[in-house]
Amino acid sequence: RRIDFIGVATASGASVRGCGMGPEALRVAGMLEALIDLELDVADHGDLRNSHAGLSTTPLSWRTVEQRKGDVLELAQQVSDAGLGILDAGHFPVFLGGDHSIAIGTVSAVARHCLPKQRPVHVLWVDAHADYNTPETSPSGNLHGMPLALLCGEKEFDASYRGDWLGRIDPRNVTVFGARSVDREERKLVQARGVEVIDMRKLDQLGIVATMQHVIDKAKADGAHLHVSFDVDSVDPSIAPGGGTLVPGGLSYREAHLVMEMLHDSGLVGSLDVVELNPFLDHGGKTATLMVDLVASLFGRSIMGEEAGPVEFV
Ligand code: DIR
Ligand code: MN
Ligand code: MN
Ligand code: MN
Repeated sequence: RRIDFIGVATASGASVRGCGMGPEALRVAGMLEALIDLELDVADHGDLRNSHAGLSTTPLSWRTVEQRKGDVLELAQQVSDAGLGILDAGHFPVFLGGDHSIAIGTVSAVARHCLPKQRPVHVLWVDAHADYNTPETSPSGNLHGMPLALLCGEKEFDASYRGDWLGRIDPRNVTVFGARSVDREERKLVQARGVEVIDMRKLDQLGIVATMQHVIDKAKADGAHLHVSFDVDSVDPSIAPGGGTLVPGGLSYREAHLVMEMLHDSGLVGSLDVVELNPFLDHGGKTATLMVDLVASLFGRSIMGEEAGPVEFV
């Protein structure tokens, strides 16, 4: 099965600029080479970006909230269409962000791909944040804090956020994993909708193996396509400094790898986002390099190089 990379070079959903450079930094860190080294078949579709065509007299940093919303939705439509094409061709899309608002498009692509087959979509959202704000609850107004709420059909998003290109997922099929910063109103919404939140406290107590096995069992029981949306800020800032909204107390190096290794062994993952990498803050590519190794683990790199196959957990 071919793995198709597609970059989405944008920071319009974020408050801090720089993650528009994310796709290129991940390539420079050796993302494609790492998978070629595993003898996998890979392809690169290059980057999608907002055109900002014509003569502009205002720098991007001065773009208004309204303009940034336009950027995000224009790109979401492009990502949704491109992602759908990759999935319908039978390939495995890996979306390189870009801020997390790109997941509006990536998850839409997956939902549209699975709809005719009536295949449920499960989403594993690995993130320090829940990204379930609405325009009403958001303290920041930044769209990278809202993608899940829009995808789950929250009513506070008016018609200007929607189109044929927008997919729909069931909040009860979403697991937020690694959270440690959830806004007050956002917390209420997440609980009311039945999103499963495996926060850092739960992870400290139960560990990766039990919690991930639970996520995998749920998806398997449902015969689901599992989409993984990996925000680099899920990992502890001490080893992943390249993000604009860092929160202490994140996943350790081995915890993050074990998540990916268990996902690989499950055989259920059908699409992946790597988002929020800000190369400008990344201490010479520390986080980009970590992400390359984590993605390699998801695609079967293992310490002893043993053959793929489910591991028995007793
Ligand atoms: C915050 C931060 N919850 C917001 N969200 C971030 O702006 O809605 N998500 N940084 O990745
Ligand atoms: Mn498919
Ligand atoms: Mn996020
Ligand atoms: Mn985050």
